Amino acid sequence: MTRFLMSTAAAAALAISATAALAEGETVGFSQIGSESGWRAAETTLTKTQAEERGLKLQFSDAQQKQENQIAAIRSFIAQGVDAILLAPVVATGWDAVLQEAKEAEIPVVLLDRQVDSSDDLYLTAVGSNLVHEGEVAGKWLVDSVGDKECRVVELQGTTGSSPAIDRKKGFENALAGHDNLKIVRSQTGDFTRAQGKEVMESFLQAENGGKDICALYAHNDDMAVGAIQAIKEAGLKPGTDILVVSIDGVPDLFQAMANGEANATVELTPNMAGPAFDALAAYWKDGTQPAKFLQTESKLYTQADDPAGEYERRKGLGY
Ligand code: GZL
Repeated sequence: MTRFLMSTAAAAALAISATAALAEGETVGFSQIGSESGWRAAETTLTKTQAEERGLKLQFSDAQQKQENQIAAIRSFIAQGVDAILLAPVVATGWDAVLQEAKEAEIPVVLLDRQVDSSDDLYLTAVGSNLVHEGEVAGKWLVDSVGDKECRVVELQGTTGSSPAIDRKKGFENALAGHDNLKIVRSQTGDFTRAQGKEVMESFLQAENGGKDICALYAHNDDMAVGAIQAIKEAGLKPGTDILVVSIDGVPDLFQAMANGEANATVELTPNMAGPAFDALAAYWKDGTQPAKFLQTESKLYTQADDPAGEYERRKGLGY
């Protein structure tokens, strides 16, 4: 799989430059996972805005985090004869048949923000971050922060079977390898939502001496971390000091928590996956250009030292 690393700024610049190249009036079907997190909401907003700016007709479908709804939406897009399909796949498996149907209908599919186990000849390209690397960045921050101190870690996993849950777990474990003073003692899915992040964290706190035996929380996304922060406070502990909090996405509310000293670090994930996707489609529609199979977006670590209040202000209007 060839990779092409694209910074957020470059993606935006490319997006503008390619706008003119896009044939007006193309119709794109977008099978979105749902609205489970602030990051997901921002991705949806940016996709709709970019489609409008480029003169595209967007058929939007919210699957409420159910794969069967996504498969039905894709089949409906094929029946409508759309010119392309965007798919943010809720889980990594079970896509071969419907992607084959899109291929036979000669409708290009672009994956957004998550990966599938299917062969890469079943989609035009995938736009997303290096999910393993995100987990490694989060894990390295924790390793560097605790030094030789014994640290019992609890982990809130993303949606079971999703590529971010699988790969962010893998990356975090890679970073902790060789540092035996850090141990993941509890790990459970919070399904990327605030409510479930809070609920599962409550059970972790209860099981770990009221939270006194927990040194750090690693959450696969900021929304679960924000829910967990609430649970930590309700348990009478200080998130960010009694329990370190590191997560991934870079949503405004996590920067707000960091500014309040209640979270420690986040790894930013750009919600602008549609820009590179529409650019690749523009080139493909124009002359059949085949993009790299993976268009990688940046992953940047932010900590309390990086003006979290300013980062909150810069992001709060971006559709989250
Ligand atoms: C990761 C993306 C994840 C976000 C969550 O690429 O799929 O899905 O990290 C969202 O906020 O639910």
